[in-house]
Amino acid sequence: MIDRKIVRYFDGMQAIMKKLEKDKYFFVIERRYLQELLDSQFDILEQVKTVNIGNEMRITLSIGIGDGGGSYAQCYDFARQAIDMALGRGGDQAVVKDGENIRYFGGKSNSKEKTTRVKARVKAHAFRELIENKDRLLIMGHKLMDIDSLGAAVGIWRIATTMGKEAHIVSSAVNGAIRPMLERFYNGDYPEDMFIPEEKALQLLDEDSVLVVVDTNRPSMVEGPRLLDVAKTIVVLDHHRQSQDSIRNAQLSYVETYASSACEMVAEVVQYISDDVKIRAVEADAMYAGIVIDTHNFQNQTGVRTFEAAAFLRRNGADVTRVRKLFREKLDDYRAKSEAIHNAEIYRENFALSYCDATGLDNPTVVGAQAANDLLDVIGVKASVVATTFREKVYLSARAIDEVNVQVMMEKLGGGGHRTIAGAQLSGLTQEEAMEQVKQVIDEMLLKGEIS
Ligand SMILES: [Mn+2]
Repeated sequence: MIDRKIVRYFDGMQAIMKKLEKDKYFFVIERRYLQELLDSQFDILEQVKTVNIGNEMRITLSIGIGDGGGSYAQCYDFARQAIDMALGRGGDQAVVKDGENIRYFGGKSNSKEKTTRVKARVKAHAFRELIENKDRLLIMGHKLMDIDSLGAAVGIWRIATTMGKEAHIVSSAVNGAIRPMLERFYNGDYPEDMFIPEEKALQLLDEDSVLVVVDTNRPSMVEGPRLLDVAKTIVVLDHHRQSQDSIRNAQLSYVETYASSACEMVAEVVQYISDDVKIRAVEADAMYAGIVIDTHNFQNQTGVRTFEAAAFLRRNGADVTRVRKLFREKLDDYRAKSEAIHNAEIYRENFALSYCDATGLDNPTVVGAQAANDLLDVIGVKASVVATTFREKVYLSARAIDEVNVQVMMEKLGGGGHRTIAGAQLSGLTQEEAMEQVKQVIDEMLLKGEIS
């Protein structure tokens, strides 16, 4: 029906029309008809949406037109750039490129959230098509799997299992932070081989397997790097910015830096992929927890879609209190954190600096980072730095609320990170000496006007 609609529409313009693939068309029209299209505001975009033959997905059209080129070839090139733009902006729109001049039409579902949702839907369906003909999914997150990796992997596992596929999550070294959540999958309700080590995964990986990488897109960061070399079909689903060494040979790559977490993305994919996917409460907990951790309790990088994903998970049984209980701290950790906050010094009015005593703590650097986070709740504090001495090194955790860029600050000390979350490791000096260096960097940055 859509085919007929499109053909009839362009027939009216005596167009040359070729179907390139089952859902792609190429057309050439005389210039005078372009004005007609512009005047109609490309009403064909709306016309195809009215087609309803019980299709679960709403059909949308994207059009790219090249005009004003010096040759047919150049117009064709403009048209290709235009269609790329239309699709990149979320589809359901027409883009006309006339030399440097670019005009956009349609895209009535205009808000950014909604248009990018097209991408989620398209990616979800591509994912389904990709795994439909395969037997097995191997899912892995990044090294030292955190809650976001775990939740996202569990969501993908549920999708695969619902579709009747054998699925395993690759997990080798398990760190303490996720153990309570992980143990909930060892209660007999889940197959014993839901989680397998890399070695086992390597044995299972064959032509009919899909390797799904979640919560990272860097080959050097994945839980099982050797799997990447062997896998024929790779899917990447991540919310981190792509870097130089991102995974190149993925059949399907869904990297959305607007997303708060991998779990937010998987929560959307679950909803779009099929109505049959029903996630259980314990899985919803894991995914909700991933969002909570990555957004630091909905305080960072939280958009409309983050809340909608959380609402979806809540409806599917995620329990806020249960998740809170899983995140409760050991008294020793809590004391050390409180002590660090208690001893904080306010430097140059806006910088909270402190030390975290590692004595008797399992993960003192994590506690130091939490103290730095909490110090941002103090009025007037723009950035915080907590130093922790652990295994002969001084670990600096730097956090900023918004104005100060702690990434730049930590880079000056050989570290790195993001604008609001950064760190550095210094060797061969005491934590007091390290803090002196931090102060020097702050002074220097203030002097140069890099921070105010
Ligand atoms: Mn994450």
